[in-house]
Amino acid sequence: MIDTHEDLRARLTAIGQEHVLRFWDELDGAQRESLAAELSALDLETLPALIASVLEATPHESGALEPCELIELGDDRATQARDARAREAGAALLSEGKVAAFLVAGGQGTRLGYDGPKGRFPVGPLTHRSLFAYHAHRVRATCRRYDATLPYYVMTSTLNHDSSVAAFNEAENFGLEPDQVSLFQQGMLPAVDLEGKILLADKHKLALSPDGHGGSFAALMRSGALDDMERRGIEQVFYFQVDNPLAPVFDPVFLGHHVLAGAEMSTKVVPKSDPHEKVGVLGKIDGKLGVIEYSDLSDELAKRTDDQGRLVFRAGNIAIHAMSVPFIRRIASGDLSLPVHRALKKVPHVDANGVQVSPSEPNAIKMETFVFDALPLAQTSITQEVRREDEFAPVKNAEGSDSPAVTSQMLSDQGKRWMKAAGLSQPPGPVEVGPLFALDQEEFLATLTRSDFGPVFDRS
Ligand code: UD2
Repeated sequence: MIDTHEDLRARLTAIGQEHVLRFWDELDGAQRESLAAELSALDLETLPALIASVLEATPHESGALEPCELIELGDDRATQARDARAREAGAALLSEGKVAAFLVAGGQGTRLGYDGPKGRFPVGPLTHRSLFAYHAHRVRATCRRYDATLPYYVMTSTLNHDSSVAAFNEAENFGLEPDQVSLFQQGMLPAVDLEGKILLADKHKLALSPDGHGGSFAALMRSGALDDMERRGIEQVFYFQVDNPLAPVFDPVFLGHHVLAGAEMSTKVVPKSDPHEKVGVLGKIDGKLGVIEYSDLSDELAKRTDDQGRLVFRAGNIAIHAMSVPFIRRIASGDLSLPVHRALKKVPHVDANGVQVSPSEPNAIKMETFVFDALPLAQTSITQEVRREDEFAPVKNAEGSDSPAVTSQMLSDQGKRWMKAAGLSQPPGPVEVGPLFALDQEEFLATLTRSDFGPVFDRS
């Protein structure tokens, strides 16, 4: 329901934001409707508190920081037996159809400078398979392996929803059943100026941006996805990000460790490649598990090593989580709330005279919540250490680290390791293994026939 203009004006006046209707008399019918719709989608009643909480750059509380307990990597028998037990528990859950995959893909992807939803970005070293295709093929391959129909939810934002839906439609859902897949949008929050006034991107448009991946909880509930999960008997959700084509969607070992521990929210980490790698670090902050963003970790703590020479704070967050459905419900219904983070940014806008301004200095605050801020709210969690080369190759930057070139190389290297294990000779150029051919080395070895010798290994 769209508020009438006078009602909207009264509600905006009550919170000191009526200036956003400053150009109302100049707008045509469609523009008025669009502005009113944007405003109605905001929770105007809670907005003042949210804005007040980000206006001041409060110095970051550096509570007592300790490393967290890890389910560590290892090749010894005890570790293998431990992981085999977990695999069995995870596999049982998957065979019973009790897990959903949840992809977050609502971000702006500004650093990559790609014109389109990031999910369309081609990363396959030889086939140029897209990020969306990698993830969807893993979902399909897992359903096939466990003979189950596992639902797949994808969170987008107004920035890329239509183009993401189009990508799924064009690819006929990448072979997934239509009722297995749902795409829905996350919430948006307005950028405010340094006095806390909402900025207008245009005379009839607010300067909006996605509310962060912490918006997942509310979006899952608002979209009906959470109800849908409960109807289907889903108990656990496997959360991952669009930028990482190595994300082992539905990994049974991780899911198994999570459920065997009775955990509400769990995380995968990789040992940081160097003290200053730009990933958050899992640790205990005043005794509670959480993520310390790389920008908040002091140089001394980032570099601190233990008696084996390993970084003490090495548990790099790769943004893969398992979450129980009741936990998501608890956070989404507002019983537990996430803190709002501020980011000082240059935000183009129209000024009070209706003139378009492109600031050269940061002029605005954007507000975001982060999914990992739910970790301290979970009663039990596990943190599992995994191998970077098998699980984490994100595409974030156009060049250098975390760039498409590195991702493509890592995908190819994984294929070459599996070829080596199979005793196949490796070509000098890249190789590519599609998830429908094999999800892991064991499956690669089992699937391989005499006519499969690469460099592309694929099945439909
Ligand atoms: C994130 C983590 C960092 C580390 C790293 C691993 C934050 C703040 N930092 O860094 O600690 O774990 O990832 O890769 O998260 N997204 C949405 N909606 C939004 C914002 C983001 O869906 O409103 C999605 C986005 O599409 C992407 C993912 O979340 O899939 C990560 O977002 P990012 O690229 O902003 O996070 P990044 O790389 O700064």
